[in-house]
Amino acid sequence: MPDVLFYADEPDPGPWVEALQRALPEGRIHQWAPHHAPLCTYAVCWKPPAAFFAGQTALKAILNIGAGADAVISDPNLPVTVPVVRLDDAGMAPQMEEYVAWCALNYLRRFDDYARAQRAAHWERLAPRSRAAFSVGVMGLGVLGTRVAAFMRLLGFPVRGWSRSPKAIDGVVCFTGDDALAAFLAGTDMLVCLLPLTPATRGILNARNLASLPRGAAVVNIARGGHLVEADLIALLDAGHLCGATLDVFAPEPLAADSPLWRHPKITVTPHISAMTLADESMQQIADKIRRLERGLPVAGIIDRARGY
Ligand code: NDP
Ligand code: OXD
Repeated sequence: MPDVLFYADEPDPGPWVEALQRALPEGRIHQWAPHHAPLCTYAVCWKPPAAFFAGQTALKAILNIGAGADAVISDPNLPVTVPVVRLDDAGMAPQMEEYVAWCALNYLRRFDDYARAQRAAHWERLAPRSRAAFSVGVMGLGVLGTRVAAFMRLLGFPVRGWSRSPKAIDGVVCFTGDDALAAFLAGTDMLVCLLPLTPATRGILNARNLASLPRGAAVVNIARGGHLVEADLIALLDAGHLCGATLDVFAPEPLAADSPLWRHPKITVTPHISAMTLADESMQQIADKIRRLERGLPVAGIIDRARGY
């Protein structure tokens, strides 16, 4: 019977524990507390506190309650040899499709400009943009990026994508590696960041790369706050090079009340909701992975610690 140590950085982790217990009735779930950390064979966690892994010498795997494992793999107390497993989609991809579709329609139809005009009681009809000429560029063609790229194609946008290794996605122009980044950016009217946060991608939304986008482009960051150099984005928005940005992720979170991002007229802020982790779906996937691991079977989503995702 697997003993599972559980911690989720959530206001009320109770429903998550109950969902995991329902999905893994044969397991014993131990909700971590400073003085309650029995020796366990699996850890299921999201942003655990520093002491979470202390004394856990029997772990067979660490299951991250999220697609991005950057927080757990940068934990200095993470056991060195225990595999870390991420969530694969688990209900997040459809949410990402919706969020990016909302952004694309917003910038294509200039609803952002009209919202600003309304605040100024200003009546002006702006020149329309053509969907066929509004190219969506997705950085990161993994579990979520591939789904977003395909969905944007379905909506009739020209779509391009950029990843580390070569990809072939129906109807999507794919670019590979650092050498192709400038060419990818040069033809992107709305840039969507769906990269993992690694040493290679930290700060990738910087002045040089954002300035490589065509004049009037928009930026959507739904990956991690650490990808964005905020001052560079603001400078390019203020200079008129970029038309707008929609930001869902920040470093740190929650976004500080005095951050200029909240009040910038060309920035839309959402509180890390582009894809919310769903308790039932994610705990079911984690339970299935634990069962496979118990039977010595391979599982999807093991993090390669050397490359950082
Ligand atoms: P995956 O690991 O499945 O995909 C990552 C993609 O990024 C892959 O295509 C990978 O390339 C590419 N990539 C990684 N490093 C580089 C690099 N240096 N240069 C070019 N491409 C690179 O991740 P997911 O799609 O599941 O998730 C992506 C991120 O989205 C997560 O890491 C997380 O940070 C964020 N996220 C945000 C949420 C939110 O609510 N805001 C919710 C869920 C996730 P290759 O295919 O060649 O390996
Ligand atoms: C995730 C997230 O990585 O919620 O799953 O950000």
